[in-house]
Parts: sequence; structure tokens; C-alpha cells
Amino acid sequence: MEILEVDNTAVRISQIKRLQEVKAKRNNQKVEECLNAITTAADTGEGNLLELAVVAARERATLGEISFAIEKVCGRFQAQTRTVSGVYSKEYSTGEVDPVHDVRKMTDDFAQKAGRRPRILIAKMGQDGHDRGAKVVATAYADMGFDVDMGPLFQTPEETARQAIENDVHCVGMSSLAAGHKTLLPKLIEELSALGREDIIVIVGGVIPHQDYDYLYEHGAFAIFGPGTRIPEAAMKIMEEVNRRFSE
Ligand code: B12
Repeated sequence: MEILEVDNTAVRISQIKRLQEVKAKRNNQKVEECLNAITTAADTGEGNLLELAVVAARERATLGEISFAIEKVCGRFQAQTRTVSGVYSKEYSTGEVDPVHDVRKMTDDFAQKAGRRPRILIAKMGQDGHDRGAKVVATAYADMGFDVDMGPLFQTPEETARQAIENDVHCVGMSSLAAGHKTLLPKLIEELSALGREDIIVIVGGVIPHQDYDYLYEHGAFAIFGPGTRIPEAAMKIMEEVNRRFSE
């Protein structure tokens, strides 16, 4: 299939350049006044924030600056990710072959040996807001006996690496559907190694074009699971590697 390849680094550099040009050409004192007016209105509740934002934009204040002028007073919204449990195992465990049961046995055996359950962090990094796959997978792994941590949307690789280490997970499963994988995976691996935890398994899920698989494997991905993945099979593969890396 023909796929448009976007160079994320080049896009980012050109965006930064455009922002610098905008900032160099505008009247910064006027921008400052407009932004202060927004902050004051947010603080006092007096005035129309939308109108003030339009005035600031006409003076070439950036979206980031306008939202930050409000954020100073209101803080930043943090979306809460809620997952459900039991749904996945109930749906899957109906036939004679029960792959969920098989994985459950593997996670139970590991818990017996290691004194704690296998732990996985499902991470969403970058500006990618597609969170359904991540939630499905998080729910499924919890049903199969993993301890599951669900990271917030829009994490940086540094934040994901830190959360993985603080929570002492065995595996980070990054879910990527907005083409950030070739930038975000190497950065995550780099951060984990810089913090001395290159032993943490990193897997990638989501919409990943096949021509990028080799690149991701070369940069440290243990496995890649795209749409249509049979989740218990993916979990078995992860458990085999968890056993290999973390069982004494
Ligand atoms: C729903 C959807 C949206 C919704 C998202 C709602 C939400 N809260 O998630 C909305 C409308 C908001 C949206 C927006 C956009 N979207 Co959209 N979207 C989709 C769509 C149609 C389905 C994704 C989905 O939910 N699938 C269902 C879930 C359950 O499946 P899944 O995520 O693939 O997960 C499975 C596997 O991938 C795997 N998996 C996933 N994560 C993980 C993690 C681990 C650890 C493991 C083991 C497995 C695993 O297991 C899951 C179960 O099998 C896809 C097309 C498609 N068919 O994939 C496009 C798609 C992902 N979107 C796309 C685009 C371009 C966008 C926009 C940039 C559009 C735009 N120009 O604004 C924006 C980006 C917004 C943003 N900031 O992220 C492109 C991405 C192209 C690319 N990767 O290069 C796609 C592929 C469409 C296309 N063919 O072009 N989108």
C-alpha cells in the first residue's frame, strides 16, 4: 500500500522556524498586554475570554501563549483514563480453547516465582490522542493477570521512562496511531538506557506501516502488534520474554 512518509523531525524544525518568524515580526509589547488581559479576565471572571483571545491572535500571539495565559489561573486539564475489567475474559473464554486461561496460568506461575505479578505500562506518547486500542489492551491484560498501569495521554518519552521505572514495570507497551513511532520509540529506549533500565521490554502496538517494522526492531522494539492482533497470543509472547529476562 502506498504510504505518505512524513519526516517528523523536519516538520518540527519547520514549525519552530515559523513560530520564531511570527514572534520576530510582531509587536511583542502589544502581545504581552493582550495576554495579560486574558490572564486577568480568567482570574476575575470579568470579560469575554473568546473575544480577548481573538484580539491576541490578531496581534499574532500563538495558540500556546493564549492557552498558557489562561492556564496560569486555571491549570491544565488532565483527562482521566478509566478502564473496565472482566469484559474481555468473559467474551473470550466461551469456547473449548481458552487462550485467556493459558495466559492467566503463565502470569500466575510468574507471580508464584517472582513474588509479584508481571507488570506492564500502557503508554500514549506525543500528540496522539487515539486511546481506544490502549484501553482495550489495558483491560485485556488486566483480565489475563497482569498488573496494568495506564499512562496519561500526551506523555513525553522522558515521562514514560520515568513512570516505567518508578512503577518498576517489566514491560512498556506503547500504543501509536498517529505516525510518531519512529521518533518516540528510539527516544523512549534512549531514556530507559540513560536511567539504567534497558532490561525493560518495550513493545509497540497500533497502526504501524510494515515498512517501519525493521526500523523499530533495530531501535529496540521487542515486538510489534498491529490492528487485528490476537491479544492473548501477544500476551503469551510478552510473558515468554518476561520469564526470560526477569526469572532468576
Ligand atoms: C477512531 C479514529 C480516530 C478518532 C480517535 C478517538 C479516540 N479517542 O481514540 C478521532 C476522530 C479523534 C481521530 C483523530 C485523528 N486521526 Co484517526 N483514526 C481512527 C480510526 C478510524 C480507528 C482507530 C481505533 O480506535 N481503532 C480501534 C482500536 C481498538 O484499534 P487499535 O487502536 O488499532 O488497537 C488494536 C491494535 O492496533 C493493537 N494495539 C494498539 N495499541 C496497542 C498497545 C499495545 C501495548 C499492544 C500490545 C497492542 C496495541 O491492539 C488493539 C486491539 O487489536 C483509525 C483507522 C483505523 N482503522 O485504524 C484512524 C487513524 C488512526 N487516524 C488517523 C489520523 C491521520 C488522524 C488525525 C491526525 C486526523 C486529522 N488530520 O486530524 C487525528 C489525530 C488526532 C490526534 N491528536 O491523535 C490515521 C493515522 C495515519 C498514520 N498513522 O500515519 C488513521 C490510521 C486513519 C488513516 N487510514 O489514515 N481518529
